[in-house]
Amino acid sequence: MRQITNHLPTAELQALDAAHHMHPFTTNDALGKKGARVITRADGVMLTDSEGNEIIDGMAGLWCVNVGYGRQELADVAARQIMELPYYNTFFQTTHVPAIALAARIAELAPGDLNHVFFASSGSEANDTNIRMVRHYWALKGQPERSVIIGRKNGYHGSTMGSASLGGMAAMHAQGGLPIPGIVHIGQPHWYLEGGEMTPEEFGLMRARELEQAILEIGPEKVAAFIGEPVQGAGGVIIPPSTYWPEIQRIVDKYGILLIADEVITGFGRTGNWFGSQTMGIKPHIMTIAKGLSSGYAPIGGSVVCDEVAAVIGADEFNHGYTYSGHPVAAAIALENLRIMEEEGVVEHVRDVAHPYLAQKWHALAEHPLVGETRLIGLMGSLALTPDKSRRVPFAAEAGTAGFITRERCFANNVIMRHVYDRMIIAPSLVITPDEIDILIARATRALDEAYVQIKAEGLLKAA
Ligand code: PXG
Repeated sequence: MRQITNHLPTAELQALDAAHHMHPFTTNDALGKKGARVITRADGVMLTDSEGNEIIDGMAGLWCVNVGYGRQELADVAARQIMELPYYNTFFQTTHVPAIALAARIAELAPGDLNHVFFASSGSEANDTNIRMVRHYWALKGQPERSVIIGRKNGYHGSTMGSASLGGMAAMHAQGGLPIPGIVHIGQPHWYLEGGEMTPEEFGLMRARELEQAILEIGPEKVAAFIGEPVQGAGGVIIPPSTYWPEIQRIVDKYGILLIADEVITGFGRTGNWFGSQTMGIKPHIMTIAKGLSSGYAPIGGSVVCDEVAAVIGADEFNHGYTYSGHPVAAAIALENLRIMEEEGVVEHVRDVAHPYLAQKWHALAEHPLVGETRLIGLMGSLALTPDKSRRVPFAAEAGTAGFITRERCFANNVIMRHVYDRMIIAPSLVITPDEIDILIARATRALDEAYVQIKAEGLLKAA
């Protein structure tokens, strides 16, 4: 067998990648011609690529490496668990210690009576579980017609048929026959681009009340649940106005529908509390978790379910589950990750050190000629690129053109920031230090400077 290792020249790795590896959310032909960046190792918040570049990771992988790269404890736990029990299922009246211990620990950390965990291997799978669970819940309560789930435009809940249907990404719905039946989308609380002349508070209320309108149009007796991310992540780190979630909570309470908080990004410290629901002051019946649960060291996710829903579901056989539900190695890694987070005070570090320090630096970027607004909650932030600092307007060029140029300048300056259309976003590891934040901001500033010059030179600095 041919050995493919880090020691092959970059061009050879890229050619093999182009020949055999299909990338997610990518035009593979174009990437194949250009060559993907090959990441070879990582430590703390720094990545190394096959050319020896040291890149500061402003995205914690894909919003997940909360405790940073290179944690020996997580490697040791994985090795131990593999030798003790690498796999066993949790289907046929069996269980194992890693699944028991992790479920119990999550129940301790989760707010209120969210005391029960149904495991999956990803956020997408967990949200598919949620669709079936909430519909089955209402069927068991004698209301099978209560099956509609309301989500939001530009929400992101995953990439499977079910989870992508819950999400409101137009580009995803355009492919593969989505959404599945029985899912309805309301507007998002994106004040900067959609708020017009309203104050953020007025706009937040208006968008939340779209939920009530939708419930009344569909018929309250047909609505099973509402799902939302406490703070939209993939949609561009859209932090809702302060009026939004309290009004959503009032409406779900009034009509007695289930509230699903998708905490895949906001869970496990990202917003400065263990869960984004705590930061937003909401009381979900179900939380979706993944990513930071294991800091990305193993694929694991799940649905954290309140006592009442678990009791109703528990009275019948729920015909649902995954081979890897509660996978012992993934569960052991997640448990150790949660131990590290607690013992090192990672959530407190976000709240008391990293957020206040980053906030100063991040909001100072609002002075930059290319930046229209800066937003930050905990360690998830975004900035709007703008063609005109005096107004909240999009670029005349196709949405995402300026964002793509800026992301390329980030790559060139060895800093990873994502772009979502023309918003730049960051979500660094939660253990990032003030010194590392300085590096992140210095490189981001250089990237913005260079992007500004290029956008101007290409005649793209025009408002729509
Ligand atoms: N819910 C939320 C809120 C997410 O952010 C998922 C569910 C799906 O999780 P899995 O583990 O199935 O991917 C996510 C995932 C991006 C990006 O570009 C974001 C995600 C995934 C891929 C890319 O920001 N979030």
